[in-house]
Amino acid sequence: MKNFVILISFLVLANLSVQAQTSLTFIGNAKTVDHTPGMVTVHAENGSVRVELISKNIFRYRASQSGVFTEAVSYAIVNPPSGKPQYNFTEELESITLSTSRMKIIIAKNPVRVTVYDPQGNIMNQDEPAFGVTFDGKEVRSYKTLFDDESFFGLGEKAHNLGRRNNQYTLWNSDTPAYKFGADPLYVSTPFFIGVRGGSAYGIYFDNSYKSYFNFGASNNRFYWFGAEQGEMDYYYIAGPAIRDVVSTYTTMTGLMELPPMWALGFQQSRWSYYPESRVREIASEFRKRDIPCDVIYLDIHYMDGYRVFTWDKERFPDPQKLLADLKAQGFKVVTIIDPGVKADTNYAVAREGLAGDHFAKYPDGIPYQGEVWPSWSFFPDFTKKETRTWWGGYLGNLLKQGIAGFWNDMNEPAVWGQVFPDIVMFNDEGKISSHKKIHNVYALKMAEATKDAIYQHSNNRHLVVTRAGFSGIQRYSSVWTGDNVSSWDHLRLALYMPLSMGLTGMSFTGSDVGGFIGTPTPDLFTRWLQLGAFTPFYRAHAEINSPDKEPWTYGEKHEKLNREAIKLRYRILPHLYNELYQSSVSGLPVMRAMFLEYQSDPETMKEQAFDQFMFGDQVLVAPVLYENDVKKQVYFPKGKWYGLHSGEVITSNGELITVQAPLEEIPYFLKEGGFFVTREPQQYVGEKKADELEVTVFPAVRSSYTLYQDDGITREYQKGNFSLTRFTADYDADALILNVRKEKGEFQSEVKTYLLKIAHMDDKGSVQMNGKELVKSAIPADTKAGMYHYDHYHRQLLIRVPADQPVSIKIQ
Ligand code: MIG
Repeated sequence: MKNFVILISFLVLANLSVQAQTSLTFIGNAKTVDHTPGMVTVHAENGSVRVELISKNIFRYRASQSGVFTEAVSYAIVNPPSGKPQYNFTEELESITLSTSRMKIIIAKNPVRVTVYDPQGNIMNQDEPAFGVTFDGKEVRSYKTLFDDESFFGLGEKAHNLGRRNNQYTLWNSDTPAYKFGADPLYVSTPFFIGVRGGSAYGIYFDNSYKSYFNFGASNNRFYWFGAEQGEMDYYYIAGPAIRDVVSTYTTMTGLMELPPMWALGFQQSRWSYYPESRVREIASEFRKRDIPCDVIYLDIHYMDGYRVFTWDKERFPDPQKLLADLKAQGFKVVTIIDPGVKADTNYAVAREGLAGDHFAKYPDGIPYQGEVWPSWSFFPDFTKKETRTWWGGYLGNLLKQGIAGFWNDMNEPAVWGQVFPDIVMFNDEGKISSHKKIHNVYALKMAEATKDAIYQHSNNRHLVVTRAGFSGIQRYSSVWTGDNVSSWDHLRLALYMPLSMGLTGMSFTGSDVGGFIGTPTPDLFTRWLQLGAFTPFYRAHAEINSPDKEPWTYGEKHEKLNREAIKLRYRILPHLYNELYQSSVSGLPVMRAMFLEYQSDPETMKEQAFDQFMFGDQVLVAPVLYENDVKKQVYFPKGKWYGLHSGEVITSNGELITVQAPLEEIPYFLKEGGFFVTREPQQYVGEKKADELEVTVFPAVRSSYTLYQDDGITREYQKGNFSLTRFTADYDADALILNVRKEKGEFQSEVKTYLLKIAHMDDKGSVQMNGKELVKSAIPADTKAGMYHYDHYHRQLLIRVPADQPVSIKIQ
């Protein structure tokens, strides 16, 4: 046996040396080691490896074949944690050890390999002993040991369920209409993944914008690897063990989202394209007439004159300003599509000015590149250049002045009719001059930056930017929708999996084309999609050109009623959703959360059975129906009690699959024990009706708490502190339930006058006191004034209406 192993090793080594004669190169053995504060650089036979401690739980790994490390600027990392951590350094003959309170990194010298341990001494991540980092021509790769018990998640927008093991993925932003389940790559590239072993997680963000690959043990059981066609092997390792911390750290490093305006969370209606303006007016009136809430109508490419960006078709839209003002009076916002391609037409001002100002991407000989898209031959603005972003922003500013409320960036992969954008087109790259190979994946990111900056420059309000393509960090500027999906049940499932996965790589404000873009949904499919969409932060129905009508009233009276209810549910839960987005903007955690983000210690949540449902923030479990004709659903309930927010029943789970009823009119959703859920009266559009009252449902545990965020919903004043935080707590013991409501922070004066506290699953104990005074029991809930309570025997609910402008302490016994 021993001889056999030696023989194998000999063969392996012999083989390596043969390969080394080709261009495949391994890093080799260490020659010298430099240790400067927080940083170790090992110069080896075939290149150098650098490990830099960024914080106690993050290190950056770089490998350079030339041995030189330039100060590469990152497109994604905008907030590296500052302040070097405390660490111990030791060097021995064969290895170097760096350790912090959260991780231990051992760099073996011969050959140079990195292994990371958790504080308990378990190996979390390890360079594959034989291969480690490799160079093959310009290609860089990192080979890692693949452990039997390791699961992988991440890479954001992928047309799969959440598990990534046994698959290989490519990151190269691509226009992929009608993508199939499993199709790869798609529109957005986020080179970040999470590995989980024995319940503990780490994350790796590979900071490289070239075309990259991630192989999580597809067709081999020995290693996983990631790498790129060019650029540096440059990654950030984030130690867990909590997936939540890994995700939150990644998102914070790549930039937190800012709060969208509240109206951007309303329902939005789109089609390719609504025109002429009479059709747009008709759609708007139809929503109001039918009492179906809606905040935004989209104008797709037909609003332009011959698809020339920043123009209007004079016949279809003779007076945009008037149209926009009239729609505004009806409570609608209008968002226009913006494609980057600028028609190469010398009679067209944008093209002329772009040429004169040197704003287009060029071939190495200085001739501007032309590619074919909607306007036919077009120039492509170079968004990697500051002057160009500002120039573009000026045109966006004109649209804002006319009354456009937000922008929808499409075809920004950049797409050229499904063809190939030439590699040798050059971009400014903030002065560094780089080719399309490097810029392709960040083109949309820079375009989104230009778009958001333009809105900030021209308005004091918040922005809505929607993008199809993107890169790590896109959440700083834009929401992301999942592109050209199909009206099928498969795609309804993707409309859940994709946002869940995008949430693991920073993107919280996401959604799909409700109903499916291509094809015709059955009435039931459309309804089920609207129900899922009600819990999806970006909520927009859209339809392909030449497809039959796809509005919420298209499918007959019965479904219109169901669709109205689904959209009204969305408007009811807006205060809760808004609060969750606020959480995203401070913690970097998504609104739609894979179950394992909240219940990592329960391994069942990492299995497929738990991917057809999600946590809506940390309080509510949502179980959408995703299969045709289903009127029941098997839901995985983590151990504990769950209160059906629709059904009113309480489910007690031991950590098991439980079947719940899900008739067509219902999307099952549940409040965890100790959870709070905040709703309001629905309205036709955000701002139509003041919320005098918020309903706060609590399903009390021994100790429960929740913080509600409120602000004006539209301006950026909240960034200067004009907001409020209200703290709700409930303490439950055998004798009494004590509920406290108090404003914790902030000067913001909310329109809310009362909270209607709904205490779920509660007996009528006989005595309810508010701030020490016995409350009067009201027979009818509607009569309950601030300072009265009502007991609902049927639902076993206690309702108490309390004033919102003063601290309140309720004692029920
Ligand atoms: O070549 O603008 O994904 O939402 O309706 C298709 C027309 C271009 C693709 C977008 C889709 C949009 C369509 N666009």
